[in-house]
Amino acid sequence: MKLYYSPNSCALAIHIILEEIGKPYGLELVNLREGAQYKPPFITINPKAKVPALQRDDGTLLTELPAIAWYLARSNPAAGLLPENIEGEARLLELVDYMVATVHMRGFTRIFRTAAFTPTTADEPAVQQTGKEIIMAGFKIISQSLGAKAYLLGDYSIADAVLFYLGDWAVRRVEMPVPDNIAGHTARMRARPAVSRALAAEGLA
Ligand SMILES: N[C@@H](CCC(=O)N[C@@H](CS)C(=O)NCC(=O)O)C(=O)O
Repeated sequence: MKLYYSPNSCALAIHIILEEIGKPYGLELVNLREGAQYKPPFITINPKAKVPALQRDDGTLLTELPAIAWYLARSNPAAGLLPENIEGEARLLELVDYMVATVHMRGFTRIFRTAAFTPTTADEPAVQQTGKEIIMAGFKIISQSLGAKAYLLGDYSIADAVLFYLGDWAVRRVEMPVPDNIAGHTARMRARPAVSRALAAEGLA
């Protein structure tokens, strides 16, 4: 298996999950800052021009973070990265979809890719402000889900790897405060050896 990733991107969640599973895998850098996602060879490998993308051992490519995370967890049950009952799994997918589709794509993307949301430069501060509001509202909802638990579903799961990159982006890239229990979650995640290894491999330790 090979993960196409870029440092500082949401591919970090998949990188962490691969480290948690502990089986051998390869890493292929797609430098988003240099626009490598829009050029060959990557654009021919993944016409969506996005990371993460996972090339599996049969040569097929799997894209979309929630699908990749679920696939890895489901195909490696010994790693214990999914709840064992249907209700738990449904709640996990509910959270992962909200974190990626709303907080990341509608919130953080307004800040990182502001020009994609308006043709008018003068509107960009307002677009960023809307992004921050979506992020703040999102963290409030996620914080309520987390409550006093160590991890989002109680036991550690793929949802925690997703929350980790959002919390990390908020603090390190956007300099936004996060609720105390999410800051605690980020610290717990950093203490996990798999997370340290993924961060170190991406030069983010
Ligand atoms: N919905 C996609 C989002 C992936 C995504 O937005 N990836 C970003 C990095 S965090 C990316 O590759 N952006 C490249 C670009 O927009 O040019 C998923 O779930 O995988």
